[in-house]
Amino acid sequence: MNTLPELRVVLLGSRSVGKTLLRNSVLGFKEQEDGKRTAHSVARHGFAGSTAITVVDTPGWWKERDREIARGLSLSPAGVHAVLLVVPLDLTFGEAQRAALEERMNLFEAAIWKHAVVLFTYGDHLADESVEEHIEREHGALRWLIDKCEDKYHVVNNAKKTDPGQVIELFEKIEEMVAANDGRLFRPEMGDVYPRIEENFGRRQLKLLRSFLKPNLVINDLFQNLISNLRSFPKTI
Ligand SMILES: Nc1nc2c(ncn2[C@@H]2O[C@H](COP(=O)(O)OP(=O)(O)OP(=O)(O)O)[C@@H](O)[C@H]2O)c(=O)[nH]1
Ligand SMILES: [Mg+2]
Repeated sequence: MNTLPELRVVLLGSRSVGKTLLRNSVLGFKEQEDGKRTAHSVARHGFAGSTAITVVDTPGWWKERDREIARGLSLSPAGVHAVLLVVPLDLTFGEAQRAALEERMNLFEAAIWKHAVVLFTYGDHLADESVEEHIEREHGALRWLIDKCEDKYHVVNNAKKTDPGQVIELFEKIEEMVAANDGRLFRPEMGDVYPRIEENFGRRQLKLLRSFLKPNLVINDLFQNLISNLRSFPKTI
């Protein structure tokens, strides 16, 4: 463990899944109250043995946060060795979660998947079950994610703050991945990422507008039908 001179990681995931608690465990200090939402991406630095660690913490992904999340990656200008996709074990990772994750990953080049690790939080919710049993039993969406990450996953329990073992094991897994990637870092082409975010934003606005107009169109149709029926109604009655 700690054979690398430096390790750069980014934490990505939905809201309240344990990204900031994990950042605190990795770096060994906290600067934000537990449970307080992360509004802006931040890069924080520390050491694990002789390895210099950079952790980029991002806000939970939520429709209009994508620019801020993408900005997080630029806080580590050299790029990141690992993209930790934080998934809580207390909730089902279903089709909606899969689609939200895929949409965000698609903002970046496909090479991002080579650096992706599923980081399960809420390890305390597993009870007597192993994570493999959990993956087996869960929705196919989770299997899809594990496959995309080429079986790279790790479980932590953020509620157990005094267990350095879980962070040490995480570093070991990341180091294996770094070796398999020949030490390469993932550095997104921001000039391509921002236009994709704008495109998605435009698409969402259009969808919203359509869903707003649809019921009005139906009412309009009913109204028009009613008028033509009244017109054709025999005037003698
Ligand atoms: N039991 C348990 N609770 C957890 C765990 N991880 C996170 N939590 C709970 O989830 C809350 C939110 O954790 P955060 O680390 O702030 O979540 P986040 O992903 O940074 O949230 P945002 O910044 O809003 O995106 C914590 O205050 C804990 O109550 C875990 O592994 N086990
Ligand atoms: Mg946070």
